[in-house]
Amino acid sequence: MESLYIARHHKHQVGPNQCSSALIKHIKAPPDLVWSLVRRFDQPQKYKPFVSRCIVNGELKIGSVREVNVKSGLPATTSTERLELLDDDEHILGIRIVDGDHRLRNYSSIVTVHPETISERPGTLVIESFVVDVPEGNTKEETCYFVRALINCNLKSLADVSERMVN
Ligand code: A9S
Repeated sequence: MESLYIARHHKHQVGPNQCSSALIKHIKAPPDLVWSLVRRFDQPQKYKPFVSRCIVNGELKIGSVREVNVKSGLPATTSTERLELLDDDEHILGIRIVDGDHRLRNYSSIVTVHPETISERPGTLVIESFVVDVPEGNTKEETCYFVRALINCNLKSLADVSERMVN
C-alpha cells in the first residue's frame, strides 16, 4: 500500500547531483491528530526535536516563509523554509528550504499522513520524502544517510508526541 502512496504523492525531480529517499512511520494515534501536528508550518517545534524557535511573518498561507532556529550541537543554526503545499483534505505538506547556514541546498520535502488500522485501533501511516543537492565533498550515500537520520528523529518524535496525546 505504501508504495502506491509514494508513487502518487512523493514524486521528486531528481537531478544528477542530487539524492532522494522516502521514510515510513507507523503511529498508534488517529490521523487527524497526527495531521494537526504535521500541518503546523509555523510551529515545527511541536514535534521536531532539533528546532528551538520558528518565526513566520504574516498569516499562514502557501508561499509563507519561516525562519527556523535549531538547537546547538547541529551543523547549522538557521534554516529559511517556504510552504509549498498544504492540503488539509489529502493531508499533504510540502516545504522547500530556501536558505540557511547549513549545507542542504535545494532541499524539498513532502509529508503525507494516511489512515491505517494498527491492532484494531485507528492508526496513522506517515510518509516523508525529500530531494536535496549532494554537497561538494560528500557522496550521495553520505548525504542520504545524514538526511534520513534527521528525518527518522523527527518521525520518531512525531510518534512519541502523538501517542502521548492519546494515551
Ligand atoms: O527538519 C526537517 O524536516 C528535515 C531536516 C533534514 C532538517 C535539517 C536541519 O534543520 C538541521 C537539523 C539543522 C540539519 C537543516 C535544515 C540542516 C542541517 O544540517
